[in-house]
Amino acid sequence: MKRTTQTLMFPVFICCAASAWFTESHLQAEEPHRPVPIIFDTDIGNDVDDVLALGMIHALEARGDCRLLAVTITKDNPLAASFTDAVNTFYGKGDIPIGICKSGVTPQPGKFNVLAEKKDDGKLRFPHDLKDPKQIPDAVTVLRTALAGAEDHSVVIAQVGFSTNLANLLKSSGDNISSLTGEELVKQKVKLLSIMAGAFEKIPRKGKMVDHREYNIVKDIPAAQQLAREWPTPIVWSGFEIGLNVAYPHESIEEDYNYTPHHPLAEAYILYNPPPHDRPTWDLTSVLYAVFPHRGYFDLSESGTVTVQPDGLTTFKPGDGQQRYLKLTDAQRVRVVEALVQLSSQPPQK
Ligand SMILES: [Ca+2]
Ligand SMILES: [Ca+2]
Repeated sequence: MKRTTQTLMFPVFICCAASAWFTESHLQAEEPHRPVPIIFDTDIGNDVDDVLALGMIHALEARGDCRLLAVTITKDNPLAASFTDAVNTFYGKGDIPIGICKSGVTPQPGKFNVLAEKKDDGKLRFPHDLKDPKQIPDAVTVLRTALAGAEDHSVVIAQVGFSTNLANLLKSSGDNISSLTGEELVKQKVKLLSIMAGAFEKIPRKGKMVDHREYNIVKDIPAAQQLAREWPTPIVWSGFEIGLNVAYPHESIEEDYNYTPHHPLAEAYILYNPPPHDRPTWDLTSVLYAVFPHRGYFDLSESGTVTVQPDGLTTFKPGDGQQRYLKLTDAQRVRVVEALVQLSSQPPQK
């Protein structure tokens, strides 16, 4: 069991309340058994941070830190699945199961998922075989299959889009994949839900600090409400303010991905919002925490419960719940950005 430097430096003469918090944080900071089995649930295509986060997962898998069990998608457009398969194939993992929802939410192709169909001299620029929308399995089926085959209390889910798929998973009944209901499967198989959604600080807008109704919440408020209320394992939320404060340096897009003539991550970034734009790293932060919860990249709030209000605002109440949100110091911000840059730009293994 490893401790973070910060834990070791924490003063011994702490008050009782702080002591309880310290003990819990300390337990949560244990190094996970490696490789961490991870499911990536994403609205890939609505913003480019999902793509960099998926690249990070492949780098972490190549390093033996995680094992990608499946990717499930909450953007209701089949090109999201095709582009995901193209990225997975680029990293030598073209057989990773991919599932999608039929929700009607964000059905547009988006700016960069069209790269899945891009051809040069009649050949796909980014080869993949998940092309026919009828071939793409349902996300809940993919989630249930991945969980049923996993060791108990081992799986970490990084949810970086809407809560549609995980809410539908909770509602699912026993079937020929597993006799357990969705909620029972989650309870038995999942260790942690690391989620990019909500906001736990006010956000600067037009010179004022204002409440922020975060995109991943407002696009499917009933699903987010159900998740916050009923998800039976610990949840760590990366609020809007975390990724906003960790901008991806655009110089990395210009310099670090040139090891191949066409890179799906760099081309997606350029199509979405080209350099010199420094894109916030929202979804990457949830992946980093999911795989390295013990390395002090972030601090955690006290434990409690998150409630999703009918208008999409997220509120946190300290207390008995098993939910926390990420916090970030300036020193951590510098470490996090370097880790995210180096991991997302790491070349595939030959
Ligand atoms: Ca494939
Ligand atoms: Ca996303």
